Amino acid sequence: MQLQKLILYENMPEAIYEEILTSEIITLDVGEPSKKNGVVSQNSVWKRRFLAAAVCMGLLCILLAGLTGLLLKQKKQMTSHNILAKERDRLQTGYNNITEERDQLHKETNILKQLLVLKGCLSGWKKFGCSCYYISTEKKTWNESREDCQGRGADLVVINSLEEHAFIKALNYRAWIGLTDLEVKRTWRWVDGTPLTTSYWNWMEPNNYGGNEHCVQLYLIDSDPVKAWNDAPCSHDYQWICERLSA
Ligand SMILES: [Ca+2]
Ligand SMILES: [Ca+2]
Repeated sequence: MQLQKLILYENMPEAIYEEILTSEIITLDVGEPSKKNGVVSQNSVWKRRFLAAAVCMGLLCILLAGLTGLLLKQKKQMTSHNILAKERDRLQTGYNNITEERDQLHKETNILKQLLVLKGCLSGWKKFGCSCYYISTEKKTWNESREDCQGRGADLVVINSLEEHAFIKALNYRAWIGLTDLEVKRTWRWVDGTPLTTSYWNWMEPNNYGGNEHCVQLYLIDSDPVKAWNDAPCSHDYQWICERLSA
């Protein structure tokens, strides 16, 4: 086809050939395919860029939504934490108030007890001289008996005079008194630390029967008006007598 076209062009007059050539050039300029493809390719690039930008925007929106949700969740947790903190503070304040009221009640109770002591002896206690005496209804060992007295603000009775001894003896109980040789064997000592100077042992006492009698009890088996003491095993259970100053 191109060869035939060239032969045809050789036989044409020069003016017609130039016209055809001009026409071919115009045709070539108008229908240039490479330029057309370049426009299509540029459009595709823009489309891809737009698509990428849209995807990025979408991802940013998702990320923003996630961050917003996280912030809302943190805010909710902070709110819950603040509510709990306020409740804790309220409970702490209530506890402090109750503690203050309890301490105040203790003080008032102690004042009332002191007033009772000033007026005499507590209910259930017997008064003699400057002391009040409590006689138990239960039976316990010597050590347990002493602990009970100490819990009552007293101690096992210490007999300081013949008059006090007569008063105790007249109570007519088989009961522990505050005399022992637990610290130094055969050295009798009162619970207030004073040594025994005047004693009121029964006949043949203290005999340390069985080698295990280290605590003293009232034991009214003797017709003697004064004698009334017996050493006995501290682990045995007897009633006991407490003594505390009345005022
Ligand atoms: Ca006494
Ligand atoms: Ca004895």
